[in-house]
Amino acid sequence: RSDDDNDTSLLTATKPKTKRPPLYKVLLLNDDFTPMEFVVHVLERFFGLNHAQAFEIMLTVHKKGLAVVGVFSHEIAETKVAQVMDFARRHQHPLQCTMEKEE
Ligand code: NFA
Repeated sequence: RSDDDNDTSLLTATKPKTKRPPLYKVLLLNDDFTPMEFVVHVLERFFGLNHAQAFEIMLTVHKKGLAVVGVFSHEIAETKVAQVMDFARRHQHPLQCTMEKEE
């Protein structure tokens, strides 16, 4: 019968699932060599932060070892990480940027 799907003990009801795509935190990591002004510039340029916000996050990374600089879709997060890593490499700074799935 076509209406058997949900009316016997053999099959269980399914919860209607509206699933959102996962979000990803983009993290900036501290190091001993990258100049503070370079990090501030990166945060302004690639994350659209104003100077005060960029300076604050840079100091958090410097003091705590890392900080979340933004939360994005997988594709946008990958692009941000690639942009930061490429820019740092081109300027010969060891600055590291990574992403991790948000819980
Ligand atoms: N720790 C670096 C310094 O003292 C500054 C820095 C901040 C580097 C944030 C990387 C990330 N020059």
